[in-house]
Amino acid sequence: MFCEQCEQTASGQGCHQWGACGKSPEVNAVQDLLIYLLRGLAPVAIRANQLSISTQEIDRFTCEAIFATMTNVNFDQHRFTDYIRRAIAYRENLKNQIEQATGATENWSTISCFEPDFEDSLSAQGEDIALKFISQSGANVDIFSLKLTVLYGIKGVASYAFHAQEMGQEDDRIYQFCYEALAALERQDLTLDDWLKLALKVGEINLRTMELLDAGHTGTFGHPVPTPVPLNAKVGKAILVSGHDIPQLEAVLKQTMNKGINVYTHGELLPAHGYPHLKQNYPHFYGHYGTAWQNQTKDFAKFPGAIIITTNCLMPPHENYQNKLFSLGPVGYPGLNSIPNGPDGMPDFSPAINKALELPGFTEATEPRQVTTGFARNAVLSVADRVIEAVKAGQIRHFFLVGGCDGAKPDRNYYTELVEKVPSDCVVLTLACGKFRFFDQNLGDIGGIPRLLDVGQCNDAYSAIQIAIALANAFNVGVNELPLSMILSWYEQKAIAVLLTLLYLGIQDIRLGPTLPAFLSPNVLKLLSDTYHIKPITTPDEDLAACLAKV
Ligand code: SF4
Ligand code: SF3
Repeated sequence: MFCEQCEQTASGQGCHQWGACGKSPEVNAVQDLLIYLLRGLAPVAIRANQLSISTQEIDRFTCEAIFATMTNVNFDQHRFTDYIRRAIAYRENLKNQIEQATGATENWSTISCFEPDFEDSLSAQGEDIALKFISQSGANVDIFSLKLTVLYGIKGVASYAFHAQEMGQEDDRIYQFCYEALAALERQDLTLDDWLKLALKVGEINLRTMELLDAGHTGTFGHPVPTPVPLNAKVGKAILVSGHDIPQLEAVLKQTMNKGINVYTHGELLPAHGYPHLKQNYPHFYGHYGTAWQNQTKDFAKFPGAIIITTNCLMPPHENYQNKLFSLGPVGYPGLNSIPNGPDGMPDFSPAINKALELPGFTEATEPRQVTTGFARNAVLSVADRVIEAVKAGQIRHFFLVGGCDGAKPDRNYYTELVEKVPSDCVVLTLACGKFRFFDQNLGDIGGIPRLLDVGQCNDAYSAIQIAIALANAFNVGVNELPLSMILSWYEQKAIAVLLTLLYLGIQDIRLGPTLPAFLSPNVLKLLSDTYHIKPITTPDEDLAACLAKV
């Protein structure tokens, strides 16, 4: 096997024997096979769109199937076999429609006609396909590096597009671009410069995708408002909802109404507490439990109720909690309970609800603790005048955006230490699951403006970008001239898409860690550092000093 799509890739170079995430070589190979089939489906979908043949169902399917190949989403080989069969069925059906529309036989390339032998090992065929992709593209390591950047960036875009369409927000331009980028991976004629442009285009399209996602969240649930969230347990039956999907969380809240179950969030669902619609309509939407994804084996084992994981990040579950864990959507693990759809086509959470009612729940309350979330763009910009005054008066010296993914590596303590050491006249904006390293610290406030502002999930990166742009406009400077430093942590492919968006926007001087992506070749890395001054994190002291020297 070969996979280097995430930050925890083995030895910082690539997983060859077994995924550090727990992914087996067989699952990795069927994921590669699925991606190959989606690359073959893409030119057919592009042609269909040229002929105004609807691909709506295929667009959604493609995003979900790509999402399933992201790190820590799906470990179930059977689910990938099913996605592969569906990709072929969609492709062949579209081809028929195209031929009916044109009255002619189209000349499809090999990749668009490929069909694996289902009687034979799909993982062996996936291994062959992956090796061919490497040997075809590997002659030029820099182009290969950018091809992988595009592919992994598209995984992030497709995941965000999947989330956005769950709330009815879609834009054909996004789907079309995903097809174009997938189809481009087959091309041998593109130059390094072409690939660089394509990578930045991924960033541009991701910005649009995140804008839609923001519109979906704020349009459905209202603009987040600063909201205290209990971190302590309340006596009673309990359900924990993890992942990123707020619409699924709402479906759980609806189905648990008046059932005597308190609903807790886990991981990236913490910011859901900031949405007024959820807080006002569901009194049993109680608090937050646990921290970031890599601690779930401990957190889930201790949680005395049912657990529902909506999307990433799922770790291979331990036996001591697998029977109370339920997944849905693109998420999967062999033998894991999955939430079925009800007659209305919507998820029916009854199995998880029944499990929660069977389990003891919390029998004792724990000591009250809380954090505040909900400092998304509307909330922050509603006090923009005070923020600007505080900057002008020298009360706020600098902003640090410390955001991105968490992970298991001990060198991620850098982010905790950095936030602890940020001087008291500076404000820290944060988002995504990396914040769990410092989210419950009391950093106090500056003239009533909290020094630690939780903008939301990684899915809310659009909100953080809008805050930066609005501040830049208010000071009449570019974002790069603001007293703002971005110190980011990455882990999976959503983070790659967000990073490409920041580069597309021309953001300079990003500090990235805990390690740089293994798929960036030395030349590509040099290109990025020459153009965007992107740099690896060093030590909290050194980086803080360098950032503050920018003022
Ligand atoms: Fe390794 Fe990451 Fe790939 Fe998992 S997703 S196999 S940890 S590189
Ligand atoms: Fe975290 Fe998985 Fe990236 Fe959404 S939950 S930020 S890693």
